[in-house]
Formats: sequence, structure tokens, C-alpha cells
Amino acid sequence: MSSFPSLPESEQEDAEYKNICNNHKHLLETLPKANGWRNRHLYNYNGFWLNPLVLKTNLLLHTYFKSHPTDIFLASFMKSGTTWLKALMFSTLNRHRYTFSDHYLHKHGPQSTFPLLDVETYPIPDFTTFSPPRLFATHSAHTLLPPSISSGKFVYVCRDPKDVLISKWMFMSKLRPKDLPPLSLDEAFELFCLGVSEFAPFWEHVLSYWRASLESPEKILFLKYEEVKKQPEVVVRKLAAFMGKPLTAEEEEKGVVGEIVKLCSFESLRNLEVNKKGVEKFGKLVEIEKRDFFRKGEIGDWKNYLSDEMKERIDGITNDKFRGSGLSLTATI
Ligand code: PAP
Repeated sequence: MSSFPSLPESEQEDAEYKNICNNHKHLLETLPKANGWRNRHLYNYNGFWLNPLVLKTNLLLHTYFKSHPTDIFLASFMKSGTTWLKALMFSTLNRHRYTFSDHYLHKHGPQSTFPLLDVETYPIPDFTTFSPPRLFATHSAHTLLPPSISSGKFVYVCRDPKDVLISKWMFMSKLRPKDLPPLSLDEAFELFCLGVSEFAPFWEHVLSYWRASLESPEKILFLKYEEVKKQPEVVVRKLAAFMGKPLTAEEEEKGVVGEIVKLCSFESLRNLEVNKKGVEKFGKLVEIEKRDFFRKGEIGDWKNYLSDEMKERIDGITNDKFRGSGLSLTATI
């Protein structure tokens, strides 16, 4: 049983949509199934574990999403720095539109700046009222996305899987419905290592974007949470150039980069009234407490939870999976 409510019957249905619903039903009956972290079950679809709503949305996106050449997508495995990058990208792109003392982010927070495509439902909004470049977020692997999206421009952010695991376990434990038994850290660890969690396996997810970034570096800017933490100014300059709005000498002189970094810092975002209370709506069916997106915001919090043995096991998997790819995530701390 899913923890998401089903779609209201009143929603308009067309023949294509009915087809997708039938396909979705068939997939849920036939795909490999495993224990979920938030949902009772996840389904393995083309190599990745998805909850039923995300699986359905994926089918919908393939049929209905209309991309635009100026669209910019922010992709990430859950809990890798999405919220932070939303704030950084939005404020970098819109640095001429708002003052840093009275900013859109102060009133609304970062989530709404990027609709999360993975949880949209039928009918998918056409987003045509958004002024270009439109910004969208996704947690789906690159290979799962429809070609109209995967051929677009992406910023991808990844993070040490040990910190991702702890962050995700804490987050999902809060969202887990009360009719499911709590997910212990040992269980979550085992599932994570087996590659079973929402949008996982982690390593294949990261590699899907890493490989695409090697093929088309002009299309995919590949970032690491740890690098953003250590050199946020460098990352802001990279983002500005990648999004087609490089920093000018005048802006550099005025300290605009520092203002962006300050506005988007963990402390500053977490302490905003708008991020302390209320819920954030993703699509029509998913609601999450805003404060749950700001926990510790540190590198290496895993040390407070994982044993040496657990660390060795995850690092071993990471090294094995990434061997020969040119990518390393174990040397970042
Ligand atoms: P999502 O996948 O649900 O969108 P995402 O924003 O990717 O979540 O990740 C949340 C993590 O980023 C949290 O990490 P933690 O659990 O280890 O603390 C959150 O605290 C952290 N985070 C959020 N905003 C910032 C920020 N401005 N700077 C640094 N880390 C941040």
C-alpha cells in the first residue's frame, strides 16, 4: 500500500492517460519489488528503485513534458544538496532582480523556485508562465529521463554516500507512515548498500550523470556537495557562467558572489521564518515540513552514526563501482 493518496476521480482522463494508468498498474504487478524507506514498497524500473507515484510520474513525463531549449535542470540523488543548489542557482540567475536585503528567498525559501518533476501528476502543468530559463529539479537517474529532458542542460550535485545515507535515513524516518514499523539504521544501511532506496542505487545514479557529463561537459555541470562547502565562491562563478550569465568585473568588485554565498548559507536559510514552519508542497500529492530540509548541513556527520566496519563497506562499494570512471567520492573528506 502506498502512503500517497490516489488521484481524485474528477481529473480529466484521455485515452493516452488511461493507457499510462494501465501500464502503471501492469508494472506494479510485474516489476521486482522491495521494501521502501517511506513507502511500503519500491519497484525496480529500468535499474532504479522508485515509489509508485514517481514511477507513474516518470511515465507521464515521457508522454507529456514539453521541454524548452533554455530549460535548466537541477539533478541530484536525494539528500545530496538539492535545496542548497536551488538557492544558489536561483539567486545567481536572478541577481539583478532582487536586492540581497529583501530577497525572494527570504519570503518563499528555495523549494518553490524549482518544481520537482518526479512528483508531478496528471495533468502535468505546462509551466509556460515561467519566464525563461525555466528551472526544474529531478531526483531521477539520467537514463530514466525522457530524451526531451535528458538532452537539456543540467547541474548535478552529488555527495559522500555515507552522509547521504544518514541524511536520507533521518529524513525518511520522519516521513514514514505510522502503520509501518520504524526503519532501523542497520536495516537502512543494508538496503542502501544493496542499492535499495528511493531513486537508488546511489552509485549507478551518480555514474549516469558523471558519464553524461564526460560526453557533454557543456551540457552537464557536475558538482560535489563537499566542493560547494569548501569553495562556494568558486561554485557560484561556475554556476553563473554555466547558466549563461557570467559575473562581470563590476559585480566582482561589488562583492556580489559573497552576497549570494551568504544568502544561501545553511545558517541563513535555516533561520528564515519561512523555512521554520509550514509545509512545502511538491506536485499535488507530496507535502513535507519545510524545516526538515535543514538538519545539520555538515560534511562527515556520518561519523556520529556509522561504525568503522560500516564505513569500510560503503567506501569499498564506492571504490569498486567508480573504478576506472575517473570519479572519486571517498577522497572528498
Ligand atoms: P532533498 O533531496 O530532499 O531535496 P537535499 O536538499 O538534497 O534534500 O539534502 C538535504 C541535506 O542538505 C541536509 O543534509 P543533512 O541531513 O546532512 O544535514 C540539509 O541539512 C543540507 N542542506 C540544506 N541546505 C543547506 C545549505 N544551505 N548548505 C549546506 N547544506 C544544506
